[in-house]
Amino acid sequence: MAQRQAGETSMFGRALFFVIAILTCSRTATAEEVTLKAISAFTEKTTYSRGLERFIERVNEAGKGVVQINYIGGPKAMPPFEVGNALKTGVVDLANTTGAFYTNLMPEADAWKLTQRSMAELRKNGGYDYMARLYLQKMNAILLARVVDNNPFHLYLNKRITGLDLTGLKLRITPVYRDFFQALGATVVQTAPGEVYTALERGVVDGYGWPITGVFDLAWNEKTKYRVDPGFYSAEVSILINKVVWDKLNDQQKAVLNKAAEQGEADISEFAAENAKETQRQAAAGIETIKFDPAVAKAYYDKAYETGWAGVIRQSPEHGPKLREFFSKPK
Ligand code: 173
Repeated sequence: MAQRQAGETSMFGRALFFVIAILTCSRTATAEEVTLKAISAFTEKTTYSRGLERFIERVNEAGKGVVQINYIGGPKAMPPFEVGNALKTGVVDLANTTGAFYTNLMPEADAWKLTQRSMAELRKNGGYDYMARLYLQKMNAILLARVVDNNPFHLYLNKRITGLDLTGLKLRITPVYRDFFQALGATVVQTAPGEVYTALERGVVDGYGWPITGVFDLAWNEKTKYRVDPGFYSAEVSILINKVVWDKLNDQQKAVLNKAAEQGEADISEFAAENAKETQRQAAAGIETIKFDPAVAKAYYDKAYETGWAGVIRQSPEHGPKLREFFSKPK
């Protein structure tokens, strides 16, 4: 009797096991929708968050029932210089930021500004793969898409200059501009973009580094007299994903993200028109251009790259020289 009962229980147990096994299998096969948390180091709905915002629209459209993104927002949610660490440690799953904002974790990331080859080329010539290894090691991350490129930086001023000497000027910087502006004699102070307006208004700085686009986003045009030409480098903003989060996604979820990333990187082609439009808009707003003679302009431009690479190599003697080979234009 006791034996029969035991037998019945074990048959029941086995049946239950199969039911659970089938349910579990079918759950994995259809996989639940995953929601990822995203943050931007730039203010929401401004130039340098647009790449992420488009990415989110694409993923949320194509990824219904598969993968969705919850946009936490910009610097109101988290200080820009902390976004890299939040991504690395998994506080957020996706981040829109620029290399200069997480040089504390990965100094090499600031080298993106020095690329003279397109992302398409870098994905073929090994440059992207080289960086990808560093992103894994130092950031616990994958760079899904560079969404800003072909977008030069400029020096914006409230005092006129006539040559390459910036002695006596105090300039707002990030690591992007530090070595270059200091080499020209400037005193520098690092701030997040959100502090630039007040710094200009109070006369704490005489100018700032920023790309050709986005000056109007936070109303800096109200406090800017001059833009120095030529521009230099190529601004980089990219969408990163935490590696542990990525590894947990299934193929279908990864495919949705990869497709949106590919589209985002292709959108870089829109910057040429954007740059031209913003140059005109600055002129119309009364921002005067300080233009150097061709020889001085060349010296200025060359100095930007020379000091930029020297800075990257100083901070990363191991990887800097290799990145220079991958990133520089063919001689
Ligand atoms: O000036 C900055 O804050 C900066 O480094 C940057 C980088 C990429 C895009 C816009 C700004």
